[in-house]
Amino acid sequence: MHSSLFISDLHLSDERPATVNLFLQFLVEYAPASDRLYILGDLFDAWVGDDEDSETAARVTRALSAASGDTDIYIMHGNRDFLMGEDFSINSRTTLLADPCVIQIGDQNVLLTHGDQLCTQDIEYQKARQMRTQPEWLEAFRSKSLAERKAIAKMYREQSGEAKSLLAEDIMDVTDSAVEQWFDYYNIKLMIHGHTHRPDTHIHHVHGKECKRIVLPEWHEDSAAVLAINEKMDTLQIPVKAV
Ligand SMILES: [Mn+2]
Repeated sequence: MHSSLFISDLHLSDERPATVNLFLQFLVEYAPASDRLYILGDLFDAWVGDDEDSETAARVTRALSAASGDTDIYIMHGNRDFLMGEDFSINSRTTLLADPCVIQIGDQNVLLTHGDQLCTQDIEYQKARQMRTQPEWLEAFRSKSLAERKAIAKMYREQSGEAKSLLAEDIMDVTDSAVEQWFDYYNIKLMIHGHTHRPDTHIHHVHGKECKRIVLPEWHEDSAAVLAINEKMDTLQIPVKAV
């Protein structure tokens, strides 16, 4: 049995009902066999506040809450759904994680991150990210109506070109030096992230230490994959197929 599951970049929305259904199927069929499920960002394609009124928001929140009876579910913000807050966390019976955060599996520390902070060559994006983490910006944004917030989010995505498409070539990759800095600073040998839609396993050599970076795949309407890790640190990619 695998004790921890990791997924990211589902980009769930009313426009992708098949992917939403695949996730709900995953929560029923795959998640209960594991102790912990980690969702490392961009669960939703957009989330402008906990008053989100989409059908997808309601269905997914309910399904998470139901699944959390069997599995502890941890959710990290992505660059699309960074406004998930305490109400969402309570309603979905999930725990929000800071980005980055270090967890322990067996006797090893593992760093989890969405991954966008490591794309340091995307200067414009990092500036925008910096802005939206300021309390003043958040307060001003939250004070707007739901319709206004949705319109601003849509406009921002169109203007910035930020993940206009979900294709890897339209998303900047991480910078190796930033990755290596984090391996060093957090003193870890395993890092798991998503965001770039470039699923792979990379080996980095940091001051003579061999470090592994696992990049999670994005979800599609008929297929996805979940990374499973047990207490012995065996890793396994399990395909998730639509029935
Ligand atoms: Mn992302």
